Amino acid sequence: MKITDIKIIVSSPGRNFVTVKIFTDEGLTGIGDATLNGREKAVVAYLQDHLVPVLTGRDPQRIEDIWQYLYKGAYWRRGPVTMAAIGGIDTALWDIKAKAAGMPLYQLLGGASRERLMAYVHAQGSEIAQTVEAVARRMEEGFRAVRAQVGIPGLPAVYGTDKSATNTADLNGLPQEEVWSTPKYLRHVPKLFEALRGDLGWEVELLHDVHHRLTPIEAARLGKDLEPFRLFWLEDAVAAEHQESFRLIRQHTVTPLALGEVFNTVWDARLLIEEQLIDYIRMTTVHAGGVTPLRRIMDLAGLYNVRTACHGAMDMSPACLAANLHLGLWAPNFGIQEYSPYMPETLDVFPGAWTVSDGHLHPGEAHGHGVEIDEALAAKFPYERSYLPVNRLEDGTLWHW
Ligand code: KDG
Ligand code: MG
Repeated sequence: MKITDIKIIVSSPGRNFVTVKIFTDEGLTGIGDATLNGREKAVVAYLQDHLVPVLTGRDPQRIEDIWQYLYKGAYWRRGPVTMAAIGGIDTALWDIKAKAAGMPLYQLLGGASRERLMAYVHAQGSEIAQTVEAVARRMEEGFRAVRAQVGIPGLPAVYGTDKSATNTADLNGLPQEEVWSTPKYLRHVPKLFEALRGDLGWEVELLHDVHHRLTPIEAARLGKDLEPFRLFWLEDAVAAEHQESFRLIRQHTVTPLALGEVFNTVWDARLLIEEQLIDYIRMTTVHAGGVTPLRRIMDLAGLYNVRTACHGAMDMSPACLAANLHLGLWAPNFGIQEYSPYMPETLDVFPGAWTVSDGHLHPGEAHGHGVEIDEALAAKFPYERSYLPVNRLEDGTLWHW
């Protein structure tokens, strides 16, 4: 088999997605997600100018060799742009290989380790009562795990709660600015979980995303304060360039820790995994550089009792979710899968075999990873400039968003 063509498709059915579509001389095609929110065009240039030219004519079945060629062969390794581009190619190649083998991807990876994948969804409110209500609604929908976020008194809307106070229409797609106060946040969040346990009981698994905003000692304090409410996890407690930070947090709290949605390679997570400083690794197919490296990372994590929890926000396409689901169905150390329901237009552009029911996900039995792209429809949703917000402390200091 030979790669005859590679198309890079950028479309915005609800939000921007970058999709790699690989064509072969045997008529098989495969797609992979290469979306990097706010930096889509950098990935497109990397793919178009540097990867597509070296891949045309190669045998798409030699996935390992191609991955090594793209990773080692560039001399310049790692980084979100590079790894998202490689991730898009690698996912499309696994899609083709599984179609050629006549099986769903999870079978090619080694077969199912379980019947279905527990999902968690997000629930938010600007006030505690609203979040409690939102979590209750999610439970009624059948979800057994819910990530709860709440607005902070004295601050405009913060991450994961509500639309920002900024008039985004005036920004022409450029980043909006949010305001942050760690002391206000640390005082308020334990009250949310006290109310959730008081009103909704102990059956539901509760999660919370700090979104990288604390220092290690502040994260340790929050982990301790949340211990009575038995969280499933505390996510992204600190910005993790400094993996050693987690030694300090770990010394102080037994609240389980999840991390890794911004990681690109195993080298971002090696110490965290080998020292068992986290409980869940959140790396996801696209940003980890594809199925090939993420499978290895999952295996390494398994050796150290760290479980998988792929990042699954709606700013990665359904092709990424599908690849995560196949990996999750196979991985002996699967933990949980983030599920962020897509907008209807996204699902129209990316029809797929995966299903969600009773709070669980399944990748389906279609050959490959099971997601396709409707190119004609995708063309009707051109790219729209859009950035993630930035964050400032109340005195104007730029902070982590
Ligand atoms: O692009 C960044 C988002 O995907 C991220 O902010 C969402 O933290 C997130 C999550 O856990 O889904
Ligand atoms: Mg997160």
